[in-house]
Amino acid sequence: MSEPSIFTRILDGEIPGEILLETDDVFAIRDINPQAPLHVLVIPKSEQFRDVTELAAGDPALLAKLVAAAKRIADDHANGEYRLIFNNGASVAQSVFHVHAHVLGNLEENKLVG
Ligand code: DGP
Repeated sequence: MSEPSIFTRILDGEIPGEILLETDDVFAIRDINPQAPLHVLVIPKSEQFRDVTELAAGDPALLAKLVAAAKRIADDHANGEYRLIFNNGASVAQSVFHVHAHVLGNLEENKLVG
């Protein structure tokens, strides 16, 4: 069996991390290296899917739950508006192969940082 992902280890309390939201299926943490005033990762508890392409094909209902959780994060921590980013593949900077959505909010003048 492969090692648990960094995100699973945070969920399990092995690594520190503030969990902002948790449901039966998904959870959310702040990104350790924020690229916007609000930068949260929304992650399925299951490690079954490596990226959003696999998730969409394998469990579209879970993808819908991920998006609903992103909206709740934006409602609670921004103005309800958010940018949703999935990196899909190492060449576009995906570094953790446990599917996760980047939720960015509170952007100033459409800039990603600041
Ligand atoms: P990606 O590049 O799309 O695979 O995004 C992975 C993100 O995970 C990256 O923006 C940084 C974040 N990250 C990596 N390690 C940790 C960690 O230990 N804690 C938290 N909160 N975030 C992490």
